[in-house]
Amino acid sequence: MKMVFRWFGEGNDTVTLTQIKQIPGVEGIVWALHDVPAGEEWPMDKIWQVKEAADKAGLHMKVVESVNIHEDIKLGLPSRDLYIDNYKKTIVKLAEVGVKVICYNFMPVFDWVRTDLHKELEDGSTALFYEKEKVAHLNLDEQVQRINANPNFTMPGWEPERLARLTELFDAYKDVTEEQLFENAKYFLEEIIPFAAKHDIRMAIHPDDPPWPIFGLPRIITGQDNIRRFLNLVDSPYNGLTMCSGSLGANPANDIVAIVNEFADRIPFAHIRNVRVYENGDFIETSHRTTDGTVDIAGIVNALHDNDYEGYCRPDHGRHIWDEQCRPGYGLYDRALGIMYLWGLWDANRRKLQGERIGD
Ligand code: DNO
Repeated sequence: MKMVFRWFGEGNDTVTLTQIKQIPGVEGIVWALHDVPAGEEWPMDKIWQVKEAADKAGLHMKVVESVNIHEDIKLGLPSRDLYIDNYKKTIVKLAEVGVKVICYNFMPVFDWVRTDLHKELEDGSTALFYEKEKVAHLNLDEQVQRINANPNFTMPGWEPERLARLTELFDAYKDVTEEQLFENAKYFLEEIIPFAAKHDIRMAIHPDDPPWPIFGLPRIITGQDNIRRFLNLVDSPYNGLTMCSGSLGANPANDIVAIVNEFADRIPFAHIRNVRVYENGDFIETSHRTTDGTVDIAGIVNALHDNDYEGYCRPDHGRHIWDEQCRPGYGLYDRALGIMYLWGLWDANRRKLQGERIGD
């Protein structure tokens, strides 16, 4: 298991590269050019800037999260070929600086969705929270009207650039079923996977978060059967999965240990975090510790170890603790604690199963 840490870039993150370097066992950053709109080719000079900063800090930059997919690709519009072409051009450039994994998602319109970014937990810390009923009953037309009337309107977790095209996008997705979305994913994968393979970059699809359709939009990376179907669309080691325990774990029906065991050799990247799912379907993000949430984090790390996992792994959203002011979910402290928990589980496995002395 190779430990990496998400970094949003100079001026865009409260966490510094020096701090990241001091977390035990972290060897690289997970990065992206967050100001390049989806569908555009990434400029080489900006890629080099990140490379220089990472080199200077003694960290590698082999994992990118994300090169986002333009909506026209997900919609299957004729213009998708142009955006697929740009995606390939970006792949060539990323290969040039040694990138090995690209994490991306195939969620229509929205990425992750929450209803509260600072919900208080029992211990006074705060964390990201999702209220199922609230999202189910959100009147989208009303929301779109409010958004259009107020350019500064925002919803937790919704990126402003995605909001700008909401009405148009909802309209465009009216006829896109789950089947159609799979078809459009296939078209994308058939173009991209052989190309990525040629450049030795493993593509790693991120599960939908939450893993069910929202706002009437289809979502397909929701559980074990759909992941199998997606990976079989193009059956190649370069068509991989970002195993995100928190996204999949929001649906307690997902057996994540089984997912790790079935797809182990197709998981180049793992996001490990815990969530606590309530009976009404709401969920809140907790510390990484197994007993604090509903996800079997210890079981997942054991399964990764049993499968001789050699891919990259990062802690994921943490709570906001010790008065830290940070990007929601992306503070230093709780994610660093998460890493130490993951290492603890991993090292205990090594010692138990292989009789290795820790440190060898
Ligand atoms: C949330 C992240 C996601 C993830 C994308 C991958 O914090 O896990 O935004 O980066 O879905 O494309």
